[in-house]
Amino acid sequence: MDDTHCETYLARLTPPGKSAIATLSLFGPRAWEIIFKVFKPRTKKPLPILPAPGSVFLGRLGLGHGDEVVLSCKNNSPMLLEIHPHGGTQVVSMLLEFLQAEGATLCNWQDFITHTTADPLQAMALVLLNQATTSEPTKILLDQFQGAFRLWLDSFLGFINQGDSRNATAMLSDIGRYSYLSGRLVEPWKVVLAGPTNAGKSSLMNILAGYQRSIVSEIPGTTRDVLWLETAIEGWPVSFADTAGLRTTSDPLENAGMLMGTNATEQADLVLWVQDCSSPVIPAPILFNNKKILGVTNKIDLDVFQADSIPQGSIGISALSGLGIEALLSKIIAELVSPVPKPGQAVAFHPLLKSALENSLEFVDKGRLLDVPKLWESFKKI
Ligand SMILES: Nc1nc2c(ncn2[C@@H]2O[C@H](COP(=O)(O)OP(=O)(O)O)[C@@H](O)[C@H]2O)c(=O)[nH]1
Ligand SMILES: [Mg+2]
Repeated sequence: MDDTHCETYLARLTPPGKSAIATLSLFGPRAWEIIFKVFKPRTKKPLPILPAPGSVFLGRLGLGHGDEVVLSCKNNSPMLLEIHPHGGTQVVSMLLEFLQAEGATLCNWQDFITHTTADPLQAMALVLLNQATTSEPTKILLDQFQGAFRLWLDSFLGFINQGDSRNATAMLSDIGRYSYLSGRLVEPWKVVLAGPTNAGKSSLMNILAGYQRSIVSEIPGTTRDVLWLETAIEGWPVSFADTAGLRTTSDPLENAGMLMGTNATEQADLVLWVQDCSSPVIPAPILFNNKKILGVTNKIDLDVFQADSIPQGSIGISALSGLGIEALLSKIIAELVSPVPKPGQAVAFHPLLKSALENSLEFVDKGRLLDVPKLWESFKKI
């Protein structure tokens, strides 16, 4: 990124600790010169003067006899090499020290990304890609890594420079439809199971988990602590919270549990308001008024259940038999991920970008620009 320096950087890309193989990377103008001098190829064939991207060499590297490593050239202009030694901590430390003694500058992988990527936005997407745990956020981050947000930003800045605030504002409102995703590409969505005692919240939690995560009992007030379960639905990371059922009680522990449940609900992206189909319908408390709520009518396996008794918009399920669970999961994702981004859609893929865009909206007429390098500096401090 910074073309004023001409250092050669070295980083360990695999996390510290023992592993079968580790990956080190060497980047910069002297990368090949260093390797050319100290790498001992396994065959008699000497290393080329300039390696082709994609070429791979087997040989030894390091002090004394060194370690057997696989060396690969990712790019030769600028030079980016990967070294795969054995993953023991001593081997890796020896190689890092050895290559530093040959003139490479050691840095952590985040700083390494800063040096090897051309655009801070790309670096940001790459850091987040390493943290994404499921397929959908990975696809979105990959699109941004490949330039979706950068393209959007360049045309937005183009409109600003031309003084065309109408088109700039339209672009902001277009991308703003997807800014709900900014905090949910790395962090899971939070879905809270709430409702009266004995409605079947813990049973629902268990069927979602596929094992007994929560204690199920016909005794009201069994669940007290908030229990979290992280899972993936349709490629999205989702955390469910099972909470103490809401009822009036004098039990201080149960009341404390209800308070914890209320606090969990404050962070919720979605509340599942679970009710028993054989009990009178209770509307969700006003407490949840500013939350997205999805009604769930449970125990539809009971003989007393009548299909027309399901409140409008509510989903009928049986946490006992699994009936309706697939439909419930799809509905949860439809509630959370809306509108669905198309492949290649530009997305403000981090809360810092989201707030920068919100500020831009305020300053569009004054031509205030998004300061990407400054954002990257703030991002690295998080
Ligand atoms: N018939 C039937 N019983 C259920 C169902 N879900 C839960 N129960 C029963 O309802 C009682 C309360 O369930 P639980 O999950 O502990 O409710 P919670 O208090 O809302 O967590 C238990 O006896 C469960 O076995 C269901 O779908 N069908
Ligand atoms: Mg419970």
